[in-house]
Amino acid sequence: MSQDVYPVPIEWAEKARVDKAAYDAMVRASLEDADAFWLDQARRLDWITPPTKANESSFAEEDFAIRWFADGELNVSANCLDRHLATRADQVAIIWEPDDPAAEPRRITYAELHAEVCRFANVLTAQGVKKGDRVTVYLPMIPEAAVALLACARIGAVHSVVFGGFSPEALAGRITDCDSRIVITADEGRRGGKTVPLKANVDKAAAHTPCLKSVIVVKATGGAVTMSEGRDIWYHEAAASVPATCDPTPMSAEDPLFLLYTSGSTGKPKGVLHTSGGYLLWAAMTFETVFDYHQGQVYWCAADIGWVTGHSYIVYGPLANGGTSLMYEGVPNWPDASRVWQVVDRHQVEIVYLAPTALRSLMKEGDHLVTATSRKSLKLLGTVGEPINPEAWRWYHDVVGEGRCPIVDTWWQTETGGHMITPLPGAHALKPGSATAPFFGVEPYLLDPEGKRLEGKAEGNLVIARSWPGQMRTVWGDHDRFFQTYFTTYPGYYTTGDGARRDEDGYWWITGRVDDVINVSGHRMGTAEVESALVLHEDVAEAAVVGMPHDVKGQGIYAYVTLNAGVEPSDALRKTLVQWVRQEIGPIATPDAIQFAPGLPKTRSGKIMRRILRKIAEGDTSAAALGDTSTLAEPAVVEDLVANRVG
Ligand code: 6R9
Repeated sequence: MSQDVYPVPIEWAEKARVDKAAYDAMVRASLEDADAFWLDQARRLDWITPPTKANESSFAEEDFAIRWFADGELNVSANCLDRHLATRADQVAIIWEPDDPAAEPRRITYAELHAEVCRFANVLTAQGVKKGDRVTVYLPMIPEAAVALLACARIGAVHSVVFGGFSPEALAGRITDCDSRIVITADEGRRGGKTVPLKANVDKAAAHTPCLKSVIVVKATGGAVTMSEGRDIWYHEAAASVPATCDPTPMSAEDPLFLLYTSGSTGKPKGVLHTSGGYLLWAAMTFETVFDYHQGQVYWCAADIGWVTGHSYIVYGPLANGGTSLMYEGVPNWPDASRVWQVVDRHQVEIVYLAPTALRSLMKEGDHLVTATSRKSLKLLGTVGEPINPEAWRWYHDVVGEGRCPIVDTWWQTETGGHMITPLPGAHALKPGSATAPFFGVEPYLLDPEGKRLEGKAEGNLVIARSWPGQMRTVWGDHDRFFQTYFTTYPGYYTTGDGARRDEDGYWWITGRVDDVINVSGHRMGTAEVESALVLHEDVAEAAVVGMPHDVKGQGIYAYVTLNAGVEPSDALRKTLVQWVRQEIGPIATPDAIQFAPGLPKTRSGKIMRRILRKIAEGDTSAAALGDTSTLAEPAVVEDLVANRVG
């Protein structure tokens, strides 16, 4: 374990919103007098009817429910826009940095954003969208993406953003699952100098989505698209004839705000549902506290809006605080690996929030690309999405931040709505690679496989013992799956699916997933999802997918494939299968290695022994690593797998 400790810089201890004493006091209050603490915190939001109750949740089967602030009423878009108009109408809400460094950035003030959101909301209403309807959003990283989300929130529609890198097949599955009648898309997206045919993808998806009735198309690149009469409309045309005002719809705190599909251990991605009051409070509070955000600071989260990080920390958290959120259309290493730092200089970014995979890919291109830029504006650095290796952490700290910026390594999940375990920059000395300490109201434990709580220095399964306002409320259309997935492994706890350890100083270290989810470039991928895609191919009899270590991506995808009788393995078939998976799910699911296997190691009861497959993919093929193979139905299978390992 790394023993480096980076103390809280003096100016941070003195000036930050939360110092160590305040952190300790607030943690205590949040756990010992939780309802009073949360009703007090709820005053961060503008309520139409302030809540009188805080937590009414239970993780127990007999009265299972996640409920917060249930008698409160508010509108999320009004909290992100209207309430700022009196004091900061002309302040920039969104800075948009286009993919092409030569193109002009856009600066959108709160007044302008408010007007645009109202227009978009009116267009949605004109299309027949009503409170509670699901609206699928399949957009590139353009300001209209934030506008579309807030427009849904304004009229009480439930947005379901699908990452622009997902294939038409994946998009169709998500449209159908939530019975979405409308999709918001763009002609094309732009990323790293390439175009993404979003509208064409929607057209392909539409062939499998009878529920889909209308498509709103934002003109982003001006590329040619086919418009289908009676189904497709241009946003700019529809927006020209609607007013720039729209009253926000009053919503119960527990009315749904959005759905976001995420991967789990089973083949089918699940629609994680978040509601209005608790989610917004969690996003707003963690944003302000963890990033120590102060008015006027330019903040940049480089995630895509297609992931939860983009929801909570590009749109809802920053805007609920009246902040200035930079939105970047492109990728970190285009045109070259200094782009991120050039953008920092160009817009005088003070807080930057990146994924470790991006840092590793920039780090390997050399320090000169960083040191050629100023970065004097930077004050705080953040990471999210996967464990950060201490080497990348130190590079971020020493080279990017020149040793003067604390790093907040924020552990959380789509399901948690916002940060759960993270340092606070004014309160915690930092250890490279440690997510550090629970946020207010978060009560984590480490459990052994039998469910016994581990005390002190220990490693085990990370669970949370009580609800917090940002917790997901259900899996869309399958409340039982929600309960089964998260609350039955260890009854009485929310099971995160991650492993963690606590060191002798009480610091938390996330060790990675303990289920069949792998983390590729900070993106969650269910191994079962990739397996389902592979077995759809006519030549594939069976497939087993595991993670393998990858220098830049963190984890890569390693697939063992058994072919149908009579089909010969070949490099051409390997390429075909890689292409096949990209087409079924999207480029983020591209297998890094495919090993043709005459058989897979199975127990006599037919269960695939993934532990062995993981070890082989990791290249650890010693007898000690593979363990006892005598219980296998056909022990010889393992020898063949070891001999023909790819990579
Ligand atoms: C926000 C987000 C969640 C999974 C989570 C864990 C991993 C996220 C991390 C981290 C170590 C961190 N993860 N942040 N692991 N340190 N700071 O990424 O949500 O896409 O749902 O992924 O990502 O394994 O369980 P999501």
